[in-house]
Amino acid sequence: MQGKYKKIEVIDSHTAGEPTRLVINGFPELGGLSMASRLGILRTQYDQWRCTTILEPRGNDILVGALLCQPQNPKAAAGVIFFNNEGYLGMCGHGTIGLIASLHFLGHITYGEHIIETPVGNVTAHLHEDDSVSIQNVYSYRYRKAVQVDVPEIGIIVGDIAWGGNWFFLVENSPLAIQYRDTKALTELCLKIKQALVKQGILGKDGQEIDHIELFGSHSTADSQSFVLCPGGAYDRSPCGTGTSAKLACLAADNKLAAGEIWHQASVIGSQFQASYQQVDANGIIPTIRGTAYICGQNTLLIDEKDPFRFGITV
Ligand code: PYC
Repeated sequence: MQGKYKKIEVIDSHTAGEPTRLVINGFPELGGLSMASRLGILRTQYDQWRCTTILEPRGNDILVGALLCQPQNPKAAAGVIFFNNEGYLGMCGHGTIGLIASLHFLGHITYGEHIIETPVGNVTAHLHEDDSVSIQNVYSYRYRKAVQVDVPEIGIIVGDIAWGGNWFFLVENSPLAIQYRDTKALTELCLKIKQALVKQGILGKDGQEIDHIELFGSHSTADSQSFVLCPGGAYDRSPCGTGTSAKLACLAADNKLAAGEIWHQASVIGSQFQASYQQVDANGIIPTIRGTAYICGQNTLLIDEKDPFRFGITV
């Protein structure tokens, strides 16, 4: 009876409240090329596997998926491809912390430093003895400062455009207070900003879409509190690793945070990441983001050929 099902084995974790579903078995073989090339193969030939894993009824729109891959470099601990309900992510900070916690849970790694290959470059992760994880993210930089966008029903919003492994539009003074009870209104505001950026042709470097919006406000026990809208329309429950990296790039560019100084970034639910950076050149930094992930599930997804929603609800 069980033989009639295709199976996908996953480890579920959450990092500061934001879930990661790590696929450890069951996806098609993608070959031995770079993670960027393998992402291309997954996207063009096997996207149904992403949909099956992440969309309802097996998943939901706040889940971030992570496909565990054999790395190209034998010295690396793993390769990974991140995805969500909308498509694929270049890099994911909370997801990398979740990946390291999951690899530790599986007994694949011990405490210490590990190289992880991602589609946008290698990141180094350190699993500490207290089970927190520091990730040294990819080169991050501010692309444009104080960009004005005219948002219908709101007016002019000013923000910076920065790269932290994904593209972000960062609004320093959120027009709405960052509080959990207002996540619906904050989501609507961010969606309006995102649509206005597209309509007004405001893009990242090389014409790339700015697919994450980040609003900031003050917080009683952190240096700042953020609300981050992810590409699929869900908000990040964590402070967002790549978003915090983009924030550090802006702080560094404005001389508001020195290299090595600690920055505490709170999320809209109050969870926190600790962050710092090394200056690389006049334009950019390497951020380090520290947080903790908890394992919350070990599951086998079953796919019945007769199930009309075996590839997720896509209507
Ligand atoms: O932590 O970088 C991150 C992230 C991106 C999207 C959701 N989380």
